[in-house]
Amino acid sequence: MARRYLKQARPPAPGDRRALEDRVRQILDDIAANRDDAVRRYAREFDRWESPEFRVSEDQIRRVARDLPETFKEDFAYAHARVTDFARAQRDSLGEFETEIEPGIILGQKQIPVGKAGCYIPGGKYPLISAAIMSVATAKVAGVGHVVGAAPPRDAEGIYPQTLYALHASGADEIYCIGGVQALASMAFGCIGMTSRDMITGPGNAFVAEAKRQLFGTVGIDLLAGPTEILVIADDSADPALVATDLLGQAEHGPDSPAWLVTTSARLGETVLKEIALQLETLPTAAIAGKAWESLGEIIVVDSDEEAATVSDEYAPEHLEVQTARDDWFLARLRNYGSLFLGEQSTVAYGDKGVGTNHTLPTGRAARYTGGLWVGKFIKTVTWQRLSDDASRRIAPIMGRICHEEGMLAHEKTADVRFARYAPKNVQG
Ligand code: HSO
Ligand code: ZN
Repeated sequence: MARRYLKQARPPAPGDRRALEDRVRQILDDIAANRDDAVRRYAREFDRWESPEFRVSEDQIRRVARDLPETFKEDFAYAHARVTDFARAQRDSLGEFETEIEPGIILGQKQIPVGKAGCYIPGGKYPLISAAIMSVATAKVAGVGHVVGAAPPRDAEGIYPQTLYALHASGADEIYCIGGVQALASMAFGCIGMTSRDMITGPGNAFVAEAKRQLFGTVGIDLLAGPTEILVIADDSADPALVATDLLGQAEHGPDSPAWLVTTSARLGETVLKEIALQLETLPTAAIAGKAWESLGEIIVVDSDEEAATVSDEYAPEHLEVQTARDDWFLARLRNYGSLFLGEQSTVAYGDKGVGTNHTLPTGRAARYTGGLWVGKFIKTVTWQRLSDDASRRIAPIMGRICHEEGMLAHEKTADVRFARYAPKNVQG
């Protein structure tokens, strides 16, 4: 089981988590107590938003839609159709059933959509237009009753026009121009005209992720997204230039975005290393991608496909590309990843922008225990039961004895009274 690093990550010392947690807690407590006044203060302080209005009007939406180029709208419509088609297929795979588990005991499962969702779309370096489709359109397909979309102002005019269009065209029922912790808090507590949400979703920076973590319980969340990651498994058959391009493709997200190559071919590893240096010379976003690669990039040489899969499962990457002569073997073997891209024809950017699979995915090894956002996260799988008189009397003593063992005597009584109530009647005649 040999692993050799052609390049190993040298991550910076972790930041002060406690300071971040405390600051977010202060803001959330302030908003919970002082509501709209506090939200306005933070919107002014963090986003320089001076307007008393946060809700985006129909008029603004119409104006933005009118001014955007047709090609953008067509591209958007394509991505929206793919994501909603796939989400519909996933929704149709969710089961409702009832079964008579023994005579007179009928148990069932139902799928009930969340009532009110809030979908947050971050601003930051890149306006993630596609994030609106991933959250809002998926919630809509799930059957969520009411969806609020929120994004920070780009400038005094409000939300980045393409993001506003995407929120609206994905089906958001109301849209608010508000960012960061104050946006998540408004959705959870019901401030600035929103009614409180049952669930909040969407990516964001460390503050947004921490706000979601602290609000979990008050509301549901999708997942806690950290910096985006890519791992590529490649063998001798892969094209090193393409592998390098794909690694840098995600490193562009930020200097904290890791990109890992796991390969059975030292020769391929060496070539990819050179290719990355070469491509960074001309990549327009090299300042970010180069920094990410420099500190977090890794190339690991292993001596078998099995070992490649083992390493990959340990890393549990958000995005996993497989470019090998045995892609199907890897599909069957791999256990931990957010989304898998098989073969050189597919690439993470397709998933990011709208081939159909969702781009909100587990990071930081969370793929060991969860998949990403999907239509099922907006749907509650719930259960029900119904019993005949006979069945109720039959199981009452069993359930009652377990209650008794636990000392739960009020529970026991609920079984005992049924035992008595459903005693067989004396049949006259
Ligand atoms: N890779 C990001 C999503 C994204 N990237 C959207 C570009 N656009 C997290 O999965
Ligand atoms: Zn991406």
